Amino acid sequence: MTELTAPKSPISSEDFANEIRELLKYEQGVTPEQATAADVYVAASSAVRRHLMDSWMKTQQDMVNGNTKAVGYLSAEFLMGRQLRNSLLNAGLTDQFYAAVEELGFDAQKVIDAEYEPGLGNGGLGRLAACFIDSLASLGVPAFGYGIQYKYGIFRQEFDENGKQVERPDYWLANEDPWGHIDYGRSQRVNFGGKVVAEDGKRVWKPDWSVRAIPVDYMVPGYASGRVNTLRLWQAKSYDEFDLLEFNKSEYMKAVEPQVKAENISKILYPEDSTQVGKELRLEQQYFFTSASLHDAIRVFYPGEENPDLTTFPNKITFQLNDTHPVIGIPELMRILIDEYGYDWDTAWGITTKTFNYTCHTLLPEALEVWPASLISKLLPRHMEIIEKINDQFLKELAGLTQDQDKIQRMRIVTEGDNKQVRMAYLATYAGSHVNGVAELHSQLLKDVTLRDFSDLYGSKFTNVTNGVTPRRFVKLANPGLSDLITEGLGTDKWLSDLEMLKGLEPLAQDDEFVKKFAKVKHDNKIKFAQFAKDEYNFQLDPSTMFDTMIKRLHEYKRQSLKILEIIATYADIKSGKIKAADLTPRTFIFGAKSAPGYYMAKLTIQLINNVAWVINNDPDVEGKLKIAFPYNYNIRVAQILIPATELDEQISQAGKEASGTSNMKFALNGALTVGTLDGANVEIRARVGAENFFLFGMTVEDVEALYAKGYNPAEYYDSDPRLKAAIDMVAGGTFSNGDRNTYAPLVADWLTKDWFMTLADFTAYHDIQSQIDTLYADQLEWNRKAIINVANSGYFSSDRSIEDYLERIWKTGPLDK
Ligand code: HBZ
Repeated sequence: MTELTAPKSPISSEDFANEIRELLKYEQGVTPEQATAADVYVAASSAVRRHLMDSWMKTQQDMVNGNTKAVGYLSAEFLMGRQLRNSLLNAGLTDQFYAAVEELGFDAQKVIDAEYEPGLGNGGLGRLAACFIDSLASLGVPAFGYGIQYKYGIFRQEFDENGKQVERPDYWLANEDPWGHIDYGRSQRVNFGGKVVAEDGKRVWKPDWSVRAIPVDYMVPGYASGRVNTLRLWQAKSYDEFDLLEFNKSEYMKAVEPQVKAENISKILYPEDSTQVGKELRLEQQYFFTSASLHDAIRVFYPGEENPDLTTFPNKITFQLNDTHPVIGIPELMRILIDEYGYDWDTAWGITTKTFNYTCHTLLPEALEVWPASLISKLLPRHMEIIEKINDQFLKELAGLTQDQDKIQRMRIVTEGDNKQVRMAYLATYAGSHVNGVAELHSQLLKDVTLRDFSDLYGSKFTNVTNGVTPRRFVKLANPGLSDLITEGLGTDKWLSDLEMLKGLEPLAQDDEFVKKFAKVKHDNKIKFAQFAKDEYNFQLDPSTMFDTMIKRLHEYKRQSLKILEIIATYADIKSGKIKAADLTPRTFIFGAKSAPGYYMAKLTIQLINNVAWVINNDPDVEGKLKIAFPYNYNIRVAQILIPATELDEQISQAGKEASGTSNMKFALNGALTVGTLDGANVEIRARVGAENFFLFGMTVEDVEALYAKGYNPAEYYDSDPRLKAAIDMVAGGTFSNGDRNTYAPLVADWLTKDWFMTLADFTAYHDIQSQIDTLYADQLEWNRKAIINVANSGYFSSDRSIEDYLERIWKTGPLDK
């Protein structure tokens, strides 16, 4: 007997259909006959939202009235993905939705596809925030996600006729957003600029402009917890109406300047994901949402109190800083406590340091935010004073901890000299209670390298929380076939809230009948992706070939070039007759990647992949054997179809560069095998699924260090591996640029002379592992056994487990009483 515990609302399909009819009539003003699929999507979304309303209100009440500390997740990005199916699942209304929509005469898939995916994040960091608020709600922990409602999310990617990336604006709010509820009444004023003056012995900030932060609330329903939390995204609006004086002078554009300036703050998501941007507007965004969020939390937890006792603030809510983007919140809370509520410095410092914790998501030095002190002074003069004072206090403290003057200088939060800089990661490390990396290896490297001086002196602050992903979206919704099979195999669907239960599947890897069912699910998912790729991109994909996927932001350290060079080398082997096409294991190589718009090498790599695809896909010599598919505008929707269809997952970054990775977890949970380096969470995945069920290759962190130290010369590898040479020569010779040798010259030059991430050094090892992959793939039963073992041992990578680790190690709080 299978035990089903998924939420199920008692409401009937007929009643749900009637609710949709009502909403169509009274909200959209259309009859069911006039309605479009988009109308039905809006009405159905509003209907689900209504069903969640009581739980939402109760969760908020319990949060404020109870004595469970809440969590505030401060993040410049929340990459939520589509909401309808997730909300239906958690509200227990999925079956009713399908029946109701059918009753109304609509195709459910068309209704679902009417939802435009909000792209309010760049990649892993933003998606992690979305998984975390899902898990917080599912565990019943009271929490707010706090961020920005960008008007334009991550750009929509297109490829031009030359295969180059083109960025188009993503005006997602052009469509109705039934999920966001604007709450004008709970706006906050956020000030900027001006100066600080001394008044009655106090420092008083006289700002010279301000914007109105308006909250837009999104419900975050938990799975089977009965709890609904809030994602509160701030929108910037101006206070100033038209300046009539200017208007009369008919300087119309000048008259609207204040509005334009204010509204610019939440206009656009910065698309750089691993370089520091350093733009004024970016700092404005950061301050805008953290200031509004901190004031909001005080309003929520001390309702109506004129003189709240804010020494209790850290017992009400703990704030997690998602990377350095919200770190300006530290001096802001100090300022609020001192300037707005009259606390002395030491009391304010005590409260502030208990309130914040910091998560670092990178190992690339260029991604650590550093702001010119001059810019902070201009935009937030009072904050710069406070930061200076924190720095002074810190230096005094350090003097008591170490004699090492060099170390003290290295650790300064505010650097010295003419061009003073503020290091946000250092500020967060000093002022926060805890600092964590996002996978074991990453946390170790943070301690040993990136924040070494800090870990020497403040070792107890450092901890690790390995990332995780929500099984609701990335298994249940993305892969219904596998979900049903897991439920069948385990005899219960409880695994969706206790993912370690997947371990129970392990014995089934030896049950040939089960393995065949598993293989069929995978094959069906491949057919589904092929159909999607045909409909959306006009690709012709053959589901009988191996689906070999690499999806992530395009970055040199992630080494998409390693994979494309290996594909080219194989192609060259066939063209030169070294190997017969007939001997190849047919593979479909799938890429998904956006590049930062100003990242030249990354964009050139995109162009190369597209052009290699064009040549290979049109060459009859390799037809049916090699195929490349590069769907443009990779996003969560594509991920949800592609990940379940993938058999081989590529996680091939240079060891020591990928902080964690989270798609690696999604793939393992969906029964793909990984080919990867010992980097980020790959290390932990391999340890759990077993070395024999993971294709490991390449240099380790230590190897990389040693090679840098010895002096790395990529040309040596080019000279010593003929396949590598042939591949690079092909690119250089114009095979993928209509004979033009200039197109990829910068890439080729970089490979041969710099190759900062040692793609060439790992090339041979990467090739050598391919034959092992092919051999195993030839034995489908064995391959699928290993895939099942991957699924069975990946329960640890649930974001529920990550959140439990945060609760225990950092936040020291837990669920609300039932
Ligand atoms: O965060 C990623 C890491 O590269 C990845 O290894 C990890 O799994 C993931 C979640 O912890 N980092 C990012 O996605 N970073 C950004 O997107 C980013 C965005 C804006 C920035 C800097 C980084 O200014």
